[in-house]
Amino acid sequence: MRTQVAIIGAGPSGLLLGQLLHKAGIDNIILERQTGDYVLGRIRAGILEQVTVDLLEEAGVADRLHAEGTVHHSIELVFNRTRHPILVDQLTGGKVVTAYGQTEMTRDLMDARAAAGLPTVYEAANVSLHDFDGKTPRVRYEKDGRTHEIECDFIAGCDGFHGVSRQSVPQGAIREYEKVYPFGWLGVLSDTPPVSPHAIVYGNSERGFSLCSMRSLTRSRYYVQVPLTDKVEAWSDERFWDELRLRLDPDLASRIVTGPSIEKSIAPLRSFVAEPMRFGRLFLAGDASHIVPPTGAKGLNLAASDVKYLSSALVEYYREKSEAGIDTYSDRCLRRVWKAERFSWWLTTLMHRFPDTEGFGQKVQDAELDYLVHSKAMSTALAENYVGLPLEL
Ligand code: RFL
Ligand code: PHB
Repeated sequence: MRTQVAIIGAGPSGLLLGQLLHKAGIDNIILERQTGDYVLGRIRAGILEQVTVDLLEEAGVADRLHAEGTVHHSIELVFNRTRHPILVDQLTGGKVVTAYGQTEMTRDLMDARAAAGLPTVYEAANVSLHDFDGKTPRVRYEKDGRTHEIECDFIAGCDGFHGVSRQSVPQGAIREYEKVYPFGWLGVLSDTPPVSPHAIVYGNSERGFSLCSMRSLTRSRYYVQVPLTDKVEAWSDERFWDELRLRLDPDLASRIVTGPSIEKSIAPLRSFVAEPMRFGRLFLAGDASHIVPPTGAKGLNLAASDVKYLSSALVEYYREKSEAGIDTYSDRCLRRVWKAERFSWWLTTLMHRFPDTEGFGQKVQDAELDYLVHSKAMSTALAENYVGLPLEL
């Protein structure tokens, strides 16, 4: 088999890249380890920056997003049992974010790919990457007990944090930076109306962080900070709702509509960057190359901006025979990645309770929150990062 670009992973990065390349007339095959249903069953991101929405439009998959997504003009911070709105649109000259689940975005991309008859191999086992330091890279995989090989011009490693692409790079060629946080997020999805349908609510209380988000006007997503040692089985729905209410202001707490959870899971928080993002004819994109703690809602949006830079670079290569975009891919991505890493780390530090922070550290966090909501300069810095920095900095 031969294709121009072999894409590893059918998460949002791989599917979006496949769609943008197809629009530009570039052949691609996607290899995915799981089934399509498994990929759609992972409940993850919910907030899209305008840059991501624009890209989905460019890919021709934004109709349902516009019909069903909810535009948020503000976010709210809760601390000391009081709510403080941050009017992000006013602070950024009219920029907003859109609540639309990663699951729905992935479904739209899968449907568009199927409608265009583009090849995706699900349940591709033992994917391995070869010869990407030369001009004809190859990808091998097993399916139904047989080994297959794809010859290609380029490989796009869109296979997430635990994928094979980053691990295929010789150790001396890659540098990793990592920060692990001493807590996780317990998330609950429920078919109940969101307590705050017009804004995402981020809470910091002495019991820890909380977040009120949504997937639609009838489906909510909530999170609370938990110790890494907690097991999800120890959290009944009732215990979760009680804990969430204790971390919010009395008004919001009294208005939460509870119901059975339809998904409940604990995710650890991590900051991670692997540099560079290009090795010969292998490119890493999305979670394969960087992870942010979800507090800033940046992970999926960074995956989308990587894909924007990568698809433009590949289009430039095939249309103009220029390697300029390919050569600058890693540097362009990393400039944006590190700014999102900084923002996500900062917001995580500001909004969570750390086991070893008490006394002086807690007083400084209290002062910073107070300063943030009363300073236009600092609220603007939060708002412009939250809606997403421009693609060209
Ligand atoms: P994914 O989604 O992990 O997809 C990678 C795909 O590659 C497949 N794969 C392989 N395929 C073939 N061979 C192999 N050896 C393979 N190994 C892996 C996997 O099965 C998978 O299908 O990475 P991608 O596409 O880069 O997308 C990244 C996003 O999923 C991620 O950044 C976001 O979900 C992060 N995130 C958020 N991002 C936002 O922008 N806004 C948010 O509001 C937001 N909230 C979140 C989040 C992530 C969370 N969790 C659980 C980590 C909330 C949470 C709780
Ligand atoms: C979500 O809706 O899942 C969500 C929203 C905002 C975040 C993280 C996750 O910062």
